[in-house]
Amino acid sequence: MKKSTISDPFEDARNQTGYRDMDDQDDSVSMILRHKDVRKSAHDWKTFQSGAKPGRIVVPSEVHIRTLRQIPFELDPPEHTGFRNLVEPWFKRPLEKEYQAKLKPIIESEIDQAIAKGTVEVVHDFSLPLQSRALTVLLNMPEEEAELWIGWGTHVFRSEGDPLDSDKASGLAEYLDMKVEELKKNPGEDLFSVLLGSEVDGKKLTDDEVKGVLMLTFAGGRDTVINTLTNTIAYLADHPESIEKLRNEPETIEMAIEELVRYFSPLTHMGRVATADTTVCEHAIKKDTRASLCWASANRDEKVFERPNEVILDRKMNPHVGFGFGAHNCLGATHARTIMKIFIGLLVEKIQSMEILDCEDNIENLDGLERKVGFHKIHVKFNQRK
Ligand code: HEM
Ligand code: EMZ
Repeated sequence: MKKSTISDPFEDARNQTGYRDMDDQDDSVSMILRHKDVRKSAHDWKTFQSGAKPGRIVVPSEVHIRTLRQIPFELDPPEHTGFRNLVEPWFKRPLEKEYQAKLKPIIESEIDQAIAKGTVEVVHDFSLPLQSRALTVLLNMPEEEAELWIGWGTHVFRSEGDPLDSDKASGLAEYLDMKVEELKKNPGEDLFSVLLGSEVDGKKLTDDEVKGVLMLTFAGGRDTVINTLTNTIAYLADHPESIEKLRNEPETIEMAIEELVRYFSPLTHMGRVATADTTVCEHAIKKDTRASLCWASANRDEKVFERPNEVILDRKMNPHVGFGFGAHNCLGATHARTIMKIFIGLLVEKIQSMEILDCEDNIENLDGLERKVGFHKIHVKFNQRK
């Protein structure tokens, strides 16, 4: 098996029953596995709510390590709509030429450094710094600020071997407190300052609401982007013919990004809390219990995707749900796609091939099933194009 292969652990359960129960800290989760049911349930926010106790819709649940509500992620309509409308234009800025002109040198410098070094541990010495420096563009903060964020590692709530790290969570909370105080006194043009001066439905945002939006940008857009970058490098190292294809047919890069996100499904699933007794696939889900929308399983559903376990870079019909579906679809997707487009375009121009020297998989444990999401470490040799 190639190092970049990501298998689908849900196939049997998806075909046989369409769901799978798992325990998470004594608060069980019914995972919804079929593409049709995932989309239907994501759409039905009245029955499958996001605005439960902060942290409860995440699997593993974060109720014991944070109390701050992430916004707009942990709100339902109609509250969700006001906040979403407020922040959406900010998150669409990656479509602007000016934004891309700021992002490109950041990405180019990471690639050039990797080529100059020759061999690089991609997770910590390439993808993490790239993700953090790119985030300064999204948040419109000075690039130096990223040095601190890089120090937080690949996840703000998890560390290697510890799926819930409360010390890290309090560190992030303290950072957000500090930044809000600092930028209230001395506002700039960054997302903190803009939100501190904004209103939703005629009311000024509270400090907690501002922190809730920012926490989500540090948490949600972190390991997802890091794994997407790292897994793409591993995939291209394993498939040198793809490097050539993307170089010779740059018009396929956008399709390739969608296909890689489908195949990697960087966010395995996201929970909801049932507001009433309901059924999915003849499976009873009781009021106030958790269900999850399993994007990773839906993205391998053979009823929707031909040859679902293959990466087909120019796959034409690709209704993947890697960025979610419905009201909460990923706000960071424009930023993530823009990073990937610049990254792939530059990489295939600058390198001839890459070789994986050694690696350690990052495997998510789902109470009896295991799913690879990326790598803890991967040493890659970058061979420059002459
Ligand atoms: C929501 C995946 C990058 C911010 C989501 C959802 C998914 C997802 C599946 C839906 C969650 C749900 O329905 O409960 C991804 C993937 C990414 C990525 C695969 C990278 C490849 C980012 C980035 C940011 C971000 C870079 C921002 C820095 C958000 C926000 C939401 C969200 C704010 C919530 C939107 C709402 O509730 O209205 N993401 N994400 N994401 N993501 Fe991402
Ligand atoms: C939450 C989540 C957001 C959560 C859209 O997903 O990402 C997870 O990695 C975080 O742990 O707190 O931000």
